[in-house]
Amino acid sequence: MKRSGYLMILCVLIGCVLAAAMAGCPKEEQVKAQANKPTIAIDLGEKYNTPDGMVLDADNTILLNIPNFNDDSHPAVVLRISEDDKIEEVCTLPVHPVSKKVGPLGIDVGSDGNLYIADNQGMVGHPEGISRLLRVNMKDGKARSIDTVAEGMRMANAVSCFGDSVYVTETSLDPEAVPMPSGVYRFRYSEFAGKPVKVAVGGGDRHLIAKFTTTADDWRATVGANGLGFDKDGNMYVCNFGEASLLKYTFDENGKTSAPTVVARGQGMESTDGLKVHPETGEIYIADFVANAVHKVDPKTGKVTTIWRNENNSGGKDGLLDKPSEVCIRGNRIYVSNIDLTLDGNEHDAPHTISVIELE
Ligand SMILES: [Ca+2]
Ligand SMILES: [Ca+2]
Repeated sequence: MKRSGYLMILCVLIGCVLAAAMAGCPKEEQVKAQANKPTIAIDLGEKYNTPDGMVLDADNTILLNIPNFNDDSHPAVVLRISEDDKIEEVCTLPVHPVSKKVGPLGIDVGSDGNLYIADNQGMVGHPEGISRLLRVNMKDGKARSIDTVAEGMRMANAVSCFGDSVYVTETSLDPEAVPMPSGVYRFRYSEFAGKPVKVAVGGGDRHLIAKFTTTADDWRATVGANGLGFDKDGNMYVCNFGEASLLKYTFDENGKTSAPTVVARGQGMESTDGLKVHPETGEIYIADFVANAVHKVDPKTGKVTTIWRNENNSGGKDGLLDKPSEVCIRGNRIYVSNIDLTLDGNEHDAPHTISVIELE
């Protein structure tokens, strides 16, 4: 063979090797972008067409609220997700006597072992101040009865139990006000012995321990206090949804709250919905409804890291996020509720899912 023939073969060989290398080793960014790709943890089906609030229970199962806003011909329920991602019903939630509907959003487990659930009546067409805090009385892992322990809120949303109290975000105190005020209520367990606590509508109630405003140039201006949680030192974190920010409150020895500090705002966040504080690292994981994303915020530096983000109207196929409203951390897995409301350019569509992101 002539020298030029060898050269040609050599060139073809090098070309093949290069092509194989490029196909097998995508660019670093591509690798990074796919690393946290969500998958479907649970396809909930039509019966559980709208998932929202989640919390990890002591036995490592996850409790999940199903408000079924998108198709309320199916009742609103609480589900339990086993360690191998199987679901079972804990209870059906009672409809409100006035609206004949119930809108369970946030859920937490109290130090008394009972479940505390925000019934957001604003989401079912009744923003006049009839939202409730429900208590599911648990015994041996089973729901025995359900009580209303507080009432008179407008848009009860997240629930977080810490110390001697149950905290509830009020997403809108006055929809007409500009900027729009919202905040956080604190109820002591000791107040739940008798009749339901009655909250005064409008923001003057003594249970309202935090109050802030929201400004935005679109529909987000109507959505204030949302996700809620505590770190192990007792600092309180609250999402200001419409401003895409995370606020922090501290408490003095008398339980009085400080003025809020803005831990993080924007940096890729377009809204801040449900949150969870990582029990080991203290980082705050946030569901971003508008951006179809999950972010992580370092509370010390305020740095936001986007863990995953995908386009709007993904359908939720293959686990893609479809208007996520809540996160829940179990080990190295981040569970994400896709509330999938027909809002902000999204259509409610099957599948109705809980996505999961495996952290490295
Ligand atoms: Ca959708
Ligand atoms: Ca969907």
